[in-house]
Amino acid sequence: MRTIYSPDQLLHAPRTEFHRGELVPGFECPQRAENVLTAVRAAGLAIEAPASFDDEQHLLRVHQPEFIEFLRTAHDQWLALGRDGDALPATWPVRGARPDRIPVELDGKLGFFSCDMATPITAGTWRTTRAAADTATSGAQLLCTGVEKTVFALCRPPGHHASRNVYGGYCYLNNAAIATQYLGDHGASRIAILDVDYHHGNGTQQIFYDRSDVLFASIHADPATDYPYFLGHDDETGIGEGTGCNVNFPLPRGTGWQSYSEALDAACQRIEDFAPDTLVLSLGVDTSENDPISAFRLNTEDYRGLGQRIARLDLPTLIVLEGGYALDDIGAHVVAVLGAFSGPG
Ligand code: OKP
Ligand code: ZN
Repeated sequence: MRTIYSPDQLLHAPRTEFHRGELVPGFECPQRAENVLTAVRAAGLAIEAPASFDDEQHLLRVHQPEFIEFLRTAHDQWLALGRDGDALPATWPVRGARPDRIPVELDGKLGFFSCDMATPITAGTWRTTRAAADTATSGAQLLCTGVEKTVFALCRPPGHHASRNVYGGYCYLNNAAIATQYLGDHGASRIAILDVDYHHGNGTQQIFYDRSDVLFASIHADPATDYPYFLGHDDETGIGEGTGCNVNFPLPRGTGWQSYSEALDAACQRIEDFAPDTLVLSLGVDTSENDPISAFRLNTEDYRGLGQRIARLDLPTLIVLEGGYALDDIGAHVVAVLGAFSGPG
């Protein structure tokens, strides 16, 4: 198994995020990627840089052109207004607002394209999120050319909350969705996405909601109590041609391995029934008992079990890093999952 990683992913360094009513140091920090990298290196996995992509076609297959243009230029516009630090939104579209009228002024655009105040746009955000998307896409490339059976895309920031034209939840471009679309455009015909991050992958769900060639399965904290709050319920099953190709397993706060593994078995069964040719694993390790912003109770041994159950699907698999904020544990937890997939390609 190879790991893809770009040091450009360290450039995005939010000063603070808005958390429980105050500005606190960002949980989604560069140290996360460094700690995972250190653990992956210690485990002896090969690490390589992503390929460089000449254009943005792979991004545009998933995201709205105006959204990409906004992400690329927002921080420069923020500075041009004489402001300091990181760009944050303060006003959002009312329910039912027109999706076809993009505000001209920056504060309007920040609200139009975002869903929360925890996701600052910094001087390094564009290069970092672009590097993360390229990292995931490079992993997809290795998979669909048959070079590798399992690839780990060490992505930062995460991506699964980002939809076609909304960023939020620490996510800007949807790395897993971009890689999934790339796989579909290069030979894969049925792709399952399994999202095991603590938070529901609302962006990924929305991007593929009407698609019959992509199954989205997610195990996460009940949105009644946890971010992203407004999607992730068990009656969201897809729409149109995609009806039946979306499955959510919301679980209560405090969930440990016993009930988690039952949901995982059910999700894996759904994936087997779908009969995909390729799997994309959105791997968040913020389900850890030590995670500072989450409330599940998995430990290192449980992550080994999680990896083993998913590896038993025996599919070409792209593993894309999502969340995980317990800095001392994320490396060990990621490696515990990857370990189940190691071995001859
Ligand atoms: C990203 B991923 C706390 C409220 C906002 C955002 C959580 C984003 C999680 N400041 N929380 O799914 O790990
Ligand atoms: Zn998460």
